[in-house]
Amino acid sequence: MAEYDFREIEKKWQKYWKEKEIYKVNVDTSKPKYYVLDMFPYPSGAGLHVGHPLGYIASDIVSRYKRLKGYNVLHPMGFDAFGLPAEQYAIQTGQHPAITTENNIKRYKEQLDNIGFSFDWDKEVQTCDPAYYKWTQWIFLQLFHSWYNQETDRAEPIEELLSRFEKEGNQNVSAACDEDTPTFNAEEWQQMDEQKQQLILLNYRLTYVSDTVVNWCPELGTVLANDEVKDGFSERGGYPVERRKMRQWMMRITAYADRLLAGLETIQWSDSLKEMQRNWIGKSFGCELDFKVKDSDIVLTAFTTRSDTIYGVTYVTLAPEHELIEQLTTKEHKAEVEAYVEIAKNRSERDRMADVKTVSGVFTGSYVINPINGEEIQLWVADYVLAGYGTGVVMAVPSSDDRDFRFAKHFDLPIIPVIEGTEDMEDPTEKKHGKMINSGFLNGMESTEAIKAVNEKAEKSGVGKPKVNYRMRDAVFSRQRYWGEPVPMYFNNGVPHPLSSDELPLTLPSVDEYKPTPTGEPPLGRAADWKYDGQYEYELTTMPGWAGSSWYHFRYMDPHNKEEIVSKTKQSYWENVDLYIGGTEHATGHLLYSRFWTKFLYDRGYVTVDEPYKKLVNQGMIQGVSNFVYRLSGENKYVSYNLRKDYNTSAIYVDVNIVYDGKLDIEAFKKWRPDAQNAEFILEDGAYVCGSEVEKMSKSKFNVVNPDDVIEQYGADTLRMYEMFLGPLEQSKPWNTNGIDGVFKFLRKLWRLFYDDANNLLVKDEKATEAELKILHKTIKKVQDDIETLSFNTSVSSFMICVNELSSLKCYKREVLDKLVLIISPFAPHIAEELWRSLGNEHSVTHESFPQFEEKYLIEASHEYPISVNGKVRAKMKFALDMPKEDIEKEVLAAEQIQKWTQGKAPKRVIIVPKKIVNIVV
Ligand code: ANZ
Repeated sequence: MAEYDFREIEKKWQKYWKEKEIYKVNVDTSKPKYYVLDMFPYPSGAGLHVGHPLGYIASDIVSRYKRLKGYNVLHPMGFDAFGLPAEQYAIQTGQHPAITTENNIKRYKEQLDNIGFSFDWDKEVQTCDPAYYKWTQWIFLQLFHSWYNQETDRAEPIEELLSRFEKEGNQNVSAACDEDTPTFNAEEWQQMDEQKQQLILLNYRLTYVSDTVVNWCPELGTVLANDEVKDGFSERGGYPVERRKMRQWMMRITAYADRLLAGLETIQWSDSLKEMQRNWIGKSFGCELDFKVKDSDIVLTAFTTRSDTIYGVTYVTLAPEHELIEQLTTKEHKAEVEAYVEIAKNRSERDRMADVKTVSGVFTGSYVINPINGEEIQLWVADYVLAGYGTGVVMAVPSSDDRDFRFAKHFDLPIIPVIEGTEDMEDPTEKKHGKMINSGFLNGMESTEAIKAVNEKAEKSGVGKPKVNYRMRDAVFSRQRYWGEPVPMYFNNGVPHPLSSDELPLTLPSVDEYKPTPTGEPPLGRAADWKYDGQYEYELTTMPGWAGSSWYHFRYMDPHNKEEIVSKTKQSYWENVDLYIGGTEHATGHLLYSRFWTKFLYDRGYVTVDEPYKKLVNQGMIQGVSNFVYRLSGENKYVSYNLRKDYNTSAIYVDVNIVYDGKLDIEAFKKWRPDAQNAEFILEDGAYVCGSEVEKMSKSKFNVVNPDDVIEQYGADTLRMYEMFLGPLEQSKPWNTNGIDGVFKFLRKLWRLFYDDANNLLVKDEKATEAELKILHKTIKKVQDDIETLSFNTSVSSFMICVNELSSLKCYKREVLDKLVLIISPFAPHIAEELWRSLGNEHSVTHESFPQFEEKYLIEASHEYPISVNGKVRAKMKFALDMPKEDIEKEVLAAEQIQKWTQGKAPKRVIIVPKKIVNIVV
């Protein structure tokens, strides 16, 4: 080929790799393993845009590199295939979501294959495939059949708990279970009927049904997650959302809170990601203090992390959901409290937590008594107190806590400073710790000491006890949706019963429509004759999107196994993921749930590792660069960007694919926007210049760039290298095609080291020179270091420098080129495979070895010294590193540009610091 014909080369090798199954991988105990995983995509109807492959390219480079380094590499890909968009489409069009999903997956696979990824497609998984979700359901059953034993600190079979109940009741059982679980002895247990026993066991099972307050959106017919609700309305559609109690399947993830925290110390994730998980789990050490209600037997328990501030408590507040509010409100305040509670209850917890501006609350008319100093204080209801955290009761300390301070100011409640130095402060909460004042027996103690003292005293007098709290809640697992895994349970008399393993998979039944039933049941309620054993109602909710992705990392090891989730041999060979690459949006969802399921599977002996992902890297987002045209208000006229100030205009998005170098292709625009057919265009310098803005890449902003188009124009190798060249992997950056030509030219230049214009092979068997070897070995070292540290962008520039230097030396030597091809092959596998064959090799470059760099070529032979005279650098001179100091001194002093400064005087001192500097003092 006279020219670098990427179209032909890329098609040819993609076909070859596929036919020869070059990337197929199996357990091979003679080699060390390496498992590189991408977060698998949801196959949306829009296909891939150039932002999606960023992480995949990086992981593919690492996979190819590790193969060259002698590792047996597992690098699979699959699809997170259950989800909302396909279901929405089904609701609108009636097309079964399975069909939509299948079509989208086909498109995705084509797009991925065009980029030349080294996936072993034989390992593919699709979460919506019954052969896959059979095992998701199976894991659900194992969770149902397990409880968490806090003595052994692991999940155990529920039968063991049962036999303990039979023998000794639950008095000595230390388990993660519901707080309201009654205590019973063996006899009491045996006297319970089957149904009662089953309901008690639900308090212990790692997955259980419970009536939970959820965000219910009647219009959408489903429960929404907290982050799908904004100010009481659904994010999608803007429909009203109510807080409603509904029966839900739950996952007892809180049982694992401490291990999820401890495990973070054993994995290589970014500090910020670990911190997000820590905050999400939110472990806090504090104490519960009892506030007796005046003239009543009721005791309100407050959770506090700052019991030292007990003398600064000037009122107590209840969450609006607190069950005793009605009882605790006096007649005079009833109407006001009821009205307040009604409004406050419907705000989501997230809104209530995020809102620091609005202060709202009501006085109940009741008083409570401070357990430490006996003072009477007011009892309020306020929505900044969350029902689901601690006890839903807060002892308010306006002098130390910001929200309490704002509240007290607003309602004119007393503020008592208890930290030395805060007495005269406008805002005493600015100083949170110090010596205690106004605090009775605590006066003079430091905060930490005072906390201990209060806790001890409270415990002794029976008004409090130490308490550890977690912010994390058990996870709601049910979705009122069609397109998800059916939950393998049925109900008899309100008691849930599991299917047995050999009845799996429980496949999705057909329904006439994908909407809830008229009576508000989930879509599965529409399935005709869908009953267990012909009579029992199945669970009608389906599993959430995160179910299938919580364990897929294991299934890739053994996707066709019909007997187990993964075979012991395969799992113990591949262990867990060595490098996981994906977006930050999964920090507390997927990444927490998959850690939880992995730990559970480990406890029950199904896998040998208790963390799924050893090292995790978040790739940045590729943002779009949107383009705009400016239409004159009320006219069919468009004005060019720099002239727009003189007119009254509105900016309109224009498809970035019809804008070249910032200038609009007017004809294409007219076609794209038929209403502009007869429009007038006010140009500048003969062209219509568009405005631009960096934004998220999205269809609605018309700034989506499709990798297929880039590949058509430049080839996959250019796309791969260019995406890496854009900047550090973890940074977000706009897609800007300015540099893509440069990368393409670089690959053409590489080609020119092998072939001349007339298609003659230039490669020679001559010995390489020292200079050529230096260039080569420097690049080998740099690329190796870069891949190990995932700094791919700097590798691309090293390749460019290397090829430039070799070109100017006209180096066509096999000794150099053959190593160059190997080190470039992870980045640009197609051209590398082609050139590797041009060098006369018969086998794929994929399974060769990464060249070793030789130190001797990396050593600098000389150093350029700054020469300073009386502390000021006056010149630079180059000397061989092995040159004796006396000789350097002689040459420096003799140099004309130095004599100018020494003025012929003999120097007082000359100091030579090897490889650093020469200092002359005159
Ligand atoms: C008195 C106090 C004084 C508090 C002070 C804080 C600072 P973390 O660390 O997140 O666990 N709190 C307790 N339950 C609450 C609820 N249901 N809703 C809102 N706030 C609640 O937070 C514990 C602190 O948050 C507790 O300690 C309590 O206020 C408040 F200078 O008690 B503190």
